[in-house]
Amino acid sequence: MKKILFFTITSLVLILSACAPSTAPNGNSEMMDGTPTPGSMMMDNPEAAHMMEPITAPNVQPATETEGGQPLDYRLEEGVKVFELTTKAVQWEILDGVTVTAFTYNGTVPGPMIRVTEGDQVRIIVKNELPDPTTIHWHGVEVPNAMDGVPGVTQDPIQPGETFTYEFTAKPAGTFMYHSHYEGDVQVGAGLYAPFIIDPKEPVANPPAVDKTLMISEWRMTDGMTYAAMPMSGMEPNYFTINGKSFPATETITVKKGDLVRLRFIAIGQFIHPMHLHGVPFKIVATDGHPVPEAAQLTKDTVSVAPGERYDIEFVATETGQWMLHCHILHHTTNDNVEPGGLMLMINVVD
Ligand SMILES: [Cu+2]
Repeated sequence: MKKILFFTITSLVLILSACAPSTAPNGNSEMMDGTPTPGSMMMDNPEAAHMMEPITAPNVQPATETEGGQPLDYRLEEGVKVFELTTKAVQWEILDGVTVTAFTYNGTVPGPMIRVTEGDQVRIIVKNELPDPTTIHWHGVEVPNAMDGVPGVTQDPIQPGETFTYEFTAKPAGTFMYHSHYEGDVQVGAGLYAPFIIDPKEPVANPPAVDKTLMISEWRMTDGMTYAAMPMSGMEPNYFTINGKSFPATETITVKKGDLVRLRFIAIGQFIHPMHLHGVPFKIVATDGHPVPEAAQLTKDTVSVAPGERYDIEFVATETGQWMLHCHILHHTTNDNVEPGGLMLMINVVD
């Protein structure tokens, strides 16, 4: 009886609090329930308004490269693989005639791929040529705390014009990424992300014939201005990119009939993307970089990739033809509301 009474009172309190207006005595409508909606948060917290500002920088030049996520060269210094990154703003073409203002690593979206072997000692020298501070987080890589890239926690932000050096042992093997951790909601959406692949020390017996990394993100472009897309009213994306390109500018992946194909999905925007493959099912061979034991590998034709997640999928291309790979939130296969576009690419299986 006591229990029932307790639940009844608890439910009553919950119902009453849900119905009551959540305005605090000071007029701050969000203080009481602690779950502010982004729109009202802006009014109460002018600091949050950075989310609404367009991506800009003085003197932004068109990108000199056209492909993002390409392998980055390194130099060996006493056994350490030394990579150099420069953060800078460029005009980046995501589609014929559609150019965004992007914050980039080395002038491309995504930034260059860092690909090393498990156990390698790596040093990454980062020069910040953005108008804003930044840091880099090595997402999923098991780095020492001081290298984790969280501003105000593990390091001071890298100020414009400053250089910071990250150094750690690359581990474990798998599909990872690096991205900004400074005003991440803006800087990551603006293009500060790139793949970080750690190959296993012992090479796999039958490596896939084709191995592609696909980084998925979103943009908002209105009146010629670029905004970091947000899951909030008025900031929704109207362009969607795989490796910095919207269909039909996305890469066509050509494979031979019978080839084993590995695709590494990385979602780095702020939206979930159920990626669907036509033609043949695939196996999920790794999640967030970590291998899935064979007996536990799911066979699927669609996998939802949430922000921050990685899924490595593998399939054998058994049928020739042009097979589509696309996001199954079908609005995400449009360019500014025009179909087809966005998160779509062709896998061309040839004899
Ligand atoms: Cu999607």
